[in-house]
Amino acid sequence: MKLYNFWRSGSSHRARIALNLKGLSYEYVAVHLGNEMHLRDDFRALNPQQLVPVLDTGDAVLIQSPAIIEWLEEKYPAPALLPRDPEQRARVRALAAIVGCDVHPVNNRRILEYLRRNFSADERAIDAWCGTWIGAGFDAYEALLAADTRRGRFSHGNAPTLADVYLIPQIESARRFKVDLSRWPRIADVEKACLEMQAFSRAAPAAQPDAH
Ligand SMILES: N[C@@H](CCC(=O)N[C@@H](CS)C(=O)NCC(=O)O)C(=O)O
Repeated sequence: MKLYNFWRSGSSHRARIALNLKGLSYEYVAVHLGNEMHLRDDFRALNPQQLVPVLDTGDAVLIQSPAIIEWLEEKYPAPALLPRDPEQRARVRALAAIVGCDVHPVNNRRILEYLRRNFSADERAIDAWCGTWIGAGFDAYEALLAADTRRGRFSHGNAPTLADVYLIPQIESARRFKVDLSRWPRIADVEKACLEMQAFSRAAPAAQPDAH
């Protein structure tokens, strides 16, 4: 399998964690977003949306990290990223969706470029924008962790789930935008538990071959 991705991209980071948790090896194909490699014709031919990650499975070219991760879960069910119980599955999916649907999309590179170009946003304004939406998402995430009477070491229970696959990259991104993470102690505990696992530490942006 080939993963077209970028070291600092949060949605690429998710795909790397999921591949690692499933114990799968893959070829790392770097797509430099800073150099706008994703806007070239050859990449558009791979993904008309011109976003990373893209997973070439050998049989199909998959786009969109949620679809890639669901494909991994269906094709390689063990270890499972979702609990068996439908209500618990819904909870894990909701935690992941806080990040994937409501936080990450508004902080994406193209959105920030638009704010810089069309609204003259400087880097302080960009940090404030990202901090606002990350803060709103993390407040809710933290409250859900606090309300979980059966809380384990991870976002849901004592093994990593889809929720952690989404949360950890968003924490990386929060640091990049200078968000004060001390507001969310339970999230910090989850990060600590995740980073003790190689599947997470090997997927970290700084550990990637194109990191600089
Ligand atoms: N919903 C998509 C989002 C993909 C996405 O936004 N990728 C970002 C990097 S995290 C990207 O390629 N951005 C390029 C740009 O904004 O120009 C997914 O989860 O795969």
